Amino acid sequence: MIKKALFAALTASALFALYAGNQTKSSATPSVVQEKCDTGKCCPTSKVTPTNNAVKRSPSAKGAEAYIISPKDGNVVGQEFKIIFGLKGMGVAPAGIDLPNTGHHHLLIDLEKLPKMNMPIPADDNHKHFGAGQTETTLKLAPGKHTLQLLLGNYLHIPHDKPVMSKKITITVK
Ligand SMILES: [Cu+2]
Repeated sequence: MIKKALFAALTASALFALYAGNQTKSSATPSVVQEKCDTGKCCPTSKVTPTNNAVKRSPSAKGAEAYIISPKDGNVVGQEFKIIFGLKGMGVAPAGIDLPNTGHHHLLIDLEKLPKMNMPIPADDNHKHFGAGQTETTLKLAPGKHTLQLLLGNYLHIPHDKPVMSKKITITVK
């Protein structure tokens, strides 16, 4: 009897452990955003679920400017190349950190239509998040013409009001 009860208790706790383990696992499953992030160091972004349009936009600093330091517009680059991000008048802070006049970079690649400015920036091949506060990255693109543009997002990945965005540059990958 005692053995049976013990067995039942053990089974129950094992099941619970399994359940708890699964729970932990599922909440730690990388979100789409994390998968798309550069270098695997970022991004605490998975919990972003805006409930309405007006939420949590941050004001940008007056005169703030994002720009791509390298490559330059019209440059020809190899298939794997480095991009250096520039930001004037504001600071870089990792995603999730709500500090005034800060944000993190997002690289828009071959994007024809800009994302909504009052929503978190999507995360996919055309919208890359740098939620760890990176100011450069190495990109690998197929040969041909490509466009690159930077868009700063606040701690919730939402563009600032007004948006801090670089000029769109066109490069050729050889
Ligand atoms: Cu982001």
